[in-house]
This record gives sequence, structure tokens and C-alpha cells, in this order.
Amino acid sequence: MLLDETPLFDPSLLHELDWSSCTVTFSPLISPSSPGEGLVLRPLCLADFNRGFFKVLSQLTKTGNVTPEQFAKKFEDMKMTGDYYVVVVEDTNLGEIVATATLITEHKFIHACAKRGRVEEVVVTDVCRGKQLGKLLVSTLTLLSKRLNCYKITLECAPKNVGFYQKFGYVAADDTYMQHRFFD
Ligand code: 16G
Repeated sequence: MLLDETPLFDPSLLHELDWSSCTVTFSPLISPSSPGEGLVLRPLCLADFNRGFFKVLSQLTKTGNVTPEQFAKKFEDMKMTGDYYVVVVEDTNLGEIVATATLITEHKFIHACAKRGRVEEVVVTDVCRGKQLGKLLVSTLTLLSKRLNCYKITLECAPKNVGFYQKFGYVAADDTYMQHRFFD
């Protein structure tokens, strides 16, 4: 099956972000347009199935065995809604995905029919830790949610990662996160 390079969303959204309003500091300086030597930050595309996208996700949680057909169907469904911003970092020398994160915009009637942003599946492959890629991805999606007029952006994380997300302005809410799992 043809797994092509069509992006999930308009890549210019990433490059037109006002990076000067980013409150986190990078040393050395990196940005969505220059994520580091040999790296590219861009929207997910179908061809990323063969670039180890699921190998990266499997470092976060169970992914299950997904076929190319299942992946393509989910990708098209997500693309059609216009609310899924899955970004990846590719090591272009290896042709491998090394990091990913997702912004989802959820539509509301409250707050004058506003949108809420959700950050999901933030993963940097173990061999690429220390290159500020997690910081780059979270900064990018946080700025993007603001650009898309979300009234707030939220995420769930392990207690050990609270300090990491605080750097971007996230604060632990009084609300308790609850879940009811139907399967793992
Ligand atoms: C983490 C992720 C969340 C993901 C979940 C998977 C971030 C900020 N949070 O909480 O997006 O869905 O792990 O865990 O990346 P699960 O497989 O137990 O649902």
C-alpha cells in the first residue's frame, strides 16, 4: 500500500509560530525550523509508519500490532477532523523518527464556543534524550494551541514529570484526573 509524504496538517503552521514569545530557554538555541543537526521537525505523514513511528510510541505505552492499513485509516480519519496535530522529529541521516508529540483541539460550547488543547503522547526515543527535543516539542505545541485560539491547554503526566511541564507554564490543577479503563 502507498504510504506517502502527505502531511497530517499544514506544515507552515509550525514554521510561522512566534518563537520569540517562547518562555523556555534553549542552549544551544533550537527551534521548530532548526531542531538540531540532521533533524527535522514536521507533521506526521503516512510514510512515517516505515520510519519507526510506532517504535518511538512503544517507549511510552503499549501500541498493539498496527497494520499499515489500520494506520492509514486512522491517519485519514484524524486528518479529516482537522483537530489532530501529530508532530514528529526525524533523524534525516537514519530516516528514523526519534520523537513525537500530539496536540488535539477539542470543541466546546463553553467559554463562548472555545477550543481546549490537549497535549498527548510526548515521547523522545531513549538514544536521543539530552537534545532538548521534549522541550522543543512541548514548546511548539503549546505555542500552536495559543495560535489556534485554545482557551487552555492541558495534559496528564506521571508525577515525576510535573517539574518538566511546569517550565512551560503548566500548573497542577485542583481537579483530579479520573479514568475508567476498558482494556489495556
Ligand atoms: C501519558 C501521556 C498520555 C498518554 C498516556 C498513555 C503525555 C503528556 N502524557 O500520560 O498522552 O496517552 O501516557 O498511557 O505524553 P496509557 O497507555 O496508560 O493510557
